[in-house]
Amino acid sequence: MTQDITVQPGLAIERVLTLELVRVTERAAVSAARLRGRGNEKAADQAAVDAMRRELNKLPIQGTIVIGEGERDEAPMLFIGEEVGLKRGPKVDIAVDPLEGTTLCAKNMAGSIATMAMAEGGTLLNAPDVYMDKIAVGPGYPKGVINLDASPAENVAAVAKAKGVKPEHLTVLVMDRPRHADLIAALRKTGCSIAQITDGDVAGVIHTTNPEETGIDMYIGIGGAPEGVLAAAALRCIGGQMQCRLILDTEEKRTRSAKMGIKDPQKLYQIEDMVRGDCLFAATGVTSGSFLRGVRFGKETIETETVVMRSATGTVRWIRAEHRQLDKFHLD
Ligand code: VTB
Ligand code: MG
Ligand code: MG
Repeated sequence: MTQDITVQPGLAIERVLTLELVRVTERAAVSAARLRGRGNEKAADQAAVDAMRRELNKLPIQGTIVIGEGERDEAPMLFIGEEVGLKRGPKVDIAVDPLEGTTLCAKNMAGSIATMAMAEGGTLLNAPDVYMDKIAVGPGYPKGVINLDASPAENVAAVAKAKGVKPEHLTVLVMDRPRHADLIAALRKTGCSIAQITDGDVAGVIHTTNPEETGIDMYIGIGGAPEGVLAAAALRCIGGQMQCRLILDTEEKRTRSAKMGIKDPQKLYQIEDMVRGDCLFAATGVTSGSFLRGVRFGKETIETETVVMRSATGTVRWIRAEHRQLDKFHLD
C-alpha cells in the first residue's frame, strides 16, 4: 500500500521531506557550480533558479514561494506567490535563495551556497526584498543577551559577560560594506575582533551557532531581508537568538511591504516572528567555505555537501553525497 504524506496536527512538515530539501539544494548547487568563476552572476543565478524550481515541482507538497526571486513581473521563476510542488500533500511556505552569494560564485570565492527553508503554510514572514538590520548569537546564551536597539558596545559587553570572556576574546562577524563604517568603529573601541565577509550573511549568521569551529560569536549588520528570514529558519532549528528590523526608508518600500502584510514598519522581529511554525532548512555548498564544502566535479561522480535541519527535533544532518548517473545531471 502506498502511503500518502499526511499532516500530523501541529507538525505540518513531515520529516520525510527533509531529504527532499537536500535534493533541491544539491541540484541548485551543482547547476550554479558549473558556472563558478565565469564572472557571470546572472547566468549562475539563473542556472540555480531553474534547477531549484524543477526539483521543487517534483515534491509532494502544496507549496507557495513566500521569499523568492522577486515579484512576478520582475522574476519569471520562483517569484513571490508562485505555487510549486505536485499540488498534493501539506500546504507549506517556501523561502529560497537558489544562489546566495552570486558574486562569490562568479568570482569563485569562498562561501556561496544554494539554500531554502520550508515551513507550515502561512508561518514564514513574507519579507520584501529590502535591507534588514540584524544581530545574532548562537545557542547557550540567556534569553535577551542581544538587543538590536542597544549599542554595539553594549551587545559586545553582554555577550562577553555571558560567555565568561573579555571583549577582546570575542569575534563579531560583519559584512564588509561602507554602510558599516560606524558599526565597525564602535566595535573596534570594545577591543573585540571583527571578522569580515564580502557577501553571504545567511552562512554568516549560521557561523554563530558553532563558535568553537568557526571562531564567530556574534553577527551584526545590515543585509538582505530575504536572507534574514532564511537565517532565522536555520536558527529556529539549531537554537540561538536573532533580532531583526526591516529598513523601510522610502515611501515606495513602505507601500510595497504593506502590500505584503507588514503592518508595523518599525517592528523588531525575533526568530519566532519570522518563522512562526515548524520548519526545515537546507543549504548546499557551491564554492567551498568554512561552512560547507563546494561542489566537486569528478570523472565518475559529482560530490556535494549539504546541511539540513528540522526544527521539530532540532536535528542537524551533514550530508556528503556522491552523485553518479551523471547523464541525469546533464540537464542542469
Ligand atoms: C545582502 C546579504 C547577502 O548580498 O543581501 C547582500 O544579505 C547585498 O548587499 O548575503 P549589498 O547590496 O550591500 O551588496 C548578500 O551578501 C549575497 O546575496
Ligand atoms: Mg540569490
Ligand atoms: Mg542572496
